[in-house]
Amino acid sequence: MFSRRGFLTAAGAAGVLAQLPVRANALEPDLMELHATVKAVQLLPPDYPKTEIWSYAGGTPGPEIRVPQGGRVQRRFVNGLPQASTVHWHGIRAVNSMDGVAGLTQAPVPPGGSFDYDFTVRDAGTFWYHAHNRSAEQVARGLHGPLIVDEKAPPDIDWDVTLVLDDWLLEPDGGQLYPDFETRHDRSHAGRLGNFISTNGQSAWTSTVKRHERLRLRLINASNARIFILALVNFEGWVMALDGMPLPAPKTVSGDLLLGPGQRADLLVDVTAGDGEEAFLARIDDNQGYAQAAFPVRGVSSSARRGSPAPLPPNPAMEVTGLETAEHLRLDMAGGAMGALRSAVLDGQQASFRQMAEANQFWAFNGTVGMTQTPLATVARGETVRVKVSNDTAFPHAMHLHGMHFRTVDADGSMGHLRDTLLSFAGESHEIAFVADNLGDWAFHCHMLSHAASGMMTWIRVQA
Ligand SMILES: [Cu+2]
Repeated sequence: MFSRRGFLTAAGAAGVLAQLPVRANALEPDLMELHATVKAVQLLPPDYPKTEIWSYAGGTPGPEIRVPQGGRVQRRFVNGLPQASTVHWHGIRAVNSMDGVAGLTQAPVPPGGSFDYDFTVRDAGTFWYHAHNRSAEQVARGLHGPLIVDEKAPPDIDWDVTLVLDDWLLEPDGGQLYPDFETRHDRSHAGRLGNFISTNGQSAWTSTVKRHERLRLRLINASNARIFILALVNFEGWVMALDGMPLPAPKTVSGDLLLGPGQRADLLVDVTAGDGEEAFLARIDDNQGYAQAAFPVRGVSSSARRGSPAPLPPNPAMEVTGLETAEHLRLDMAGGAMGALRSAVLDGQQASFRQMAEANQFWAFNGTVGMTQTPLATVARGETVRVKVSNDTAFPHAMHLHGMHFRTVDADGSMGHLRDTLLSFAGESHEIAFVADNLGDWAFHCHMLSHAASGMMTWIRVQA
């Protein structure tokens, strides 16, 4: 789909390549590798067979990449897979050429090839990386991992734990991944929902804690389409950050916490259960609670809990100003099963919904299916942009903007939290606003990855 932009035409490629700085491969032979391979892992409990997945560095999730704020991420992606691939650094305000979107910011790295990613990170927080070529298949096969950027002065805690939440669609016999990643049903409905749910690649992730310990839980939803509904049991705590960006004041966790595909939440939680009891990060499914992660309590760390935490320091240059003079855009989401979409532009031609379905395409933004040669909008660097996002479909969507964080603008004009991924339920309408301060071509797509593959993908150009 991405090749529609024709960015790999010979002349264009030569023009782009001529301007790129020469990569210092020869000077940095020891650049750390991020090697993607096909690998059989023990995803299911030990008495079940291993599952063949696609992996970074042999496991799932991939290795945690951890750098201090202001530090540099350097990885040589080495593609040992049977498909071309790229690595996208979700939520990172990097330079456009490092954003890893196949066909938009770089050519896909062929099997046997490599690509050097090298960028500095301005923001502290919880981010993640994942494949961004044929994502609906490659992320479902396991190509993702956490990217953690440490604050200069981290909060006072006992344990910093990253929990990557994922689901897998496995065949009931043999425990292998269901091999059709493009089913019409998944594409036209809620996306590829798994039948096996994991935390850090395990079916029953568990770790012991002590009463009154304070944990930082970094939650990452790496699934293709599942909206995790989470709750704390025998913990009390605060939401400290969403999508990597600190809240101005910690927000007490009460009730359910929703995490759409691609979204993250940083919690500080205190173990309030007694010695011998158990605390949980629970998942709610059909009004039933399940242990997403279990924390048996063994011992007492101190006689009392710590006091309420101070907020995490804000990341730099995150003010969204200029709303009054902002450019107004709209993003009308339409299509899918049980939707009202009758026709849309597909490959430059008006197509009926039936014709779209025959092409295995089901969704449109502003009446157009998928990536086009021209962006949704071209905006000048520094301009403030407001986008009215309307979900005229029967399904939830998780709209992810690359390269920049946005705030929701509420009906009364007040601003919501900074996010990079907006969860939008059927019939909902949100307005988001961001300052287009990052040059380049930025993907803007649904993170229900089967939806992105079947129409819900566009891009915004920020130019000087
Ligand atoms: Cu969607």
